[in-house]
This record gives sequence, C-alpha cells and structure tokens, in this order.
Amino acid sequence: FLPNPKTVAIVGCPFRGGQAKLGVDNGPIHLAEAGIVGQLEEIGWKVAFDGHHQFEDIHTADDPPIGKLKNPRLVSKVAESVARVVGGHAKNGQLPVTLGGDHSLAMGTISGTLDTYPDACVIWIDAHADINTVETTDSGNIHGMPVSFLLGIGSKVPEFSWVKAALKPERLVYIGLRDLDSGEKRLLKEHNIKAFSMHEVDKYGIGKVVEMALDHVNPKRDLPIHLSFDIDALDPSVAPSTGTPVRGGLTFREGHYICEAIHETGLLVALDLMEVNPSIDDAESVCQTVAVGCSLVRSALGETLL
Ligand code: HAR
Ligand code: MN
Ligand code: MN
Ligand code: MN
Repeated sequence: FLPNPKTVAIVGCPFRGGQAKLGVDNGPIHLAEAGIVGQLEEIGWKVAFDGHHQFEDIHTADDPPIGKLKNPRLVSKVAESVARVVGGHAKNGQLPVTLGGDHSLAMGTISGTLDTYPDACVIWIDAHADINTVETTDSGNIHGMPVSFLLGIGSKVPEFSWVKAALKPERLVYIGLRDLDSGEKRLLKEHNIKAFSMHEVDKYGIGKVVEMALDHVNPKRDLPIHLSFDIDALDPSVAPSTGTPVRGGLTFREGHYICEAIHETGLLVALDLMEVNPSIDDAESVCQTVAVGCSLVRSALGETLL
C-alpha cells in the first residue's frame, strides 16, 4: 500500500488561530530558516518546498465565537485547506511534513492522511491530549480540541462539517501526556483510548512504551503511521519556546527515540511538528527549540546515530 515515498513535501503552516499567543505562526519560518530542507536532502531525501502556505484572512470581527470556540471559521477554513494540501501530497506519493503553527492544524493534516490512507493510525506525542469537545473545553482554544473533531465526539459544529469522523479510537495512541483537563481524562476512559503518560515512560522506559504503543495501534506492523509531534511533549528544559510548556516532559533522547523507532517501522506516511513558538523565551532558547525541532524531523525521516 505504501508508495515508498522518496520525496518529502514540506507544508509550512504559519498559523496561530487555534490559540491566543502571538508568535507560533513564526515557527515554520524559523524551522525553514534553520535549514530543514538542506538537512533532509543531506540524509537522502528529495525535498519539495514551495514556500509557506498563505491562508485566507478571516478577521476576528467576522469570526465571533461559536459557543466557547475561538476563531472557529478561521481555524476550520485553514485546517480544511491544510487537509487538501497534505492529502494531495500524500496521493502524489510524497511524505508530507507539516510545520506548525498551532496544533489545531492537525485536524487538517490527519484528515488529509486518512483521506489517502483510511486505515492509517495516529501516534500523538504531546503533554496535552488535545481532545476537548465543544462541551468540555474551558479555554475555547481549538488547538486543545482537534482530536475530538477527528474522532467525531462531542456535539457537531456546522462550520466544521467538512471534518469526517475518520479516526477510530483504537487507531489512536498518545505518548508523553501530563496535563489533561478532567473532561479529557473522562473522554479517554469513555472511548477506551490508549495513552502512555510520563508515568508510563518513567515506569517502563521509552523503548518499551513505543513498542506497546505500536502493539496497540499497529499490532501487525502493516498500517500506515501518521506521527503528530507537539514540541511541548519535550521537557521545557529541552524545548523552552512553546506556548504551553509543562514540566516533567520527555528528555531529548526520549523524544528522538520515538522518532527513530517510528522511522524503523518503515510505515511513516506523514509527520507534523507543531507548537514551536519563537516569540517565547530568549534568543538562545528559541535557537535551541528550533534546532531540536529540526533534529526530531530528521530522526523521523531516518537520520541515524551511526
Ligand atoms: N487542555 C487545554 C485547553 O484545552 C490546553 C491545551 C494546550 N495546548 C497545547 N496543545 N499546546 O497540545 O485549552
Ligand atoms: Mn506545497
Ligand atoms: Mn498539542
Ligand atoms: Mn501540547
């Protein structure tokens, strides 16, 4: 089923409408300026990158909240266009690497992947579960909600009717969680969603956790994998420049190990790197965070230590 892509398509998404902080829209610009394209060429990929995506501008005045949801029309429009772009690259046999931007974009990237590979599984690396529904969200920030839309849980918002509930709960697994709202904890239980929090990472070690995660979503190791990596899964000492840092996160090596192990499966069909915010913390922290981001992407795409 895999086209065995030799070409990466970089999808730069300078978007911040899924949350309130300024700057996360500059994440992809910094990642590109740090030389991600050349770095991937260096490890043997052809890289297609035709510049960052331009999203149509819906002004806040024309986009009042729907219930609690902030910037709902804008987020929906942007995610829909990202779904089209990611799906298009995947259908061309390329491996889309989406650089965010906030994690609401994953509503688009994963929709694009599932449209191309309906049986794909999703490995979501994050401090947060991003599974709030219209009913459970407190902040109204849609970057805390994309998973619920993909699963089709919670009440429907007509503005998001393009999102098919194409993700089955058993095809989703989390690693790195440590900051969930109480409603999110209930949703994970209710829908029987497998999650490895930092507690399990400490208990079993990252090697075993990744193996158990793959055993759950991909028992025969034959399904395509979409890896959605929120940089805030890493400990803030490793990746400080992100909008909602949470202490007690993955080490540098644990983050890289996840990417390396997923590369080793040979099943990766799409990758997201989200929530790098160059406006947060000092210049050195930004540099460090951007470098770690590039390095995670290289590991997922096959850079080896030896
Ligand atoms: N759970 C909170 C909310 O719904 C916080 C979401 C945090 N943001 C992220 N997502 N960076 O991973 O608002
Ligand atoms: Mn493109
Ligand atoms: Mn996230
Ligand atoms: Mn997060």
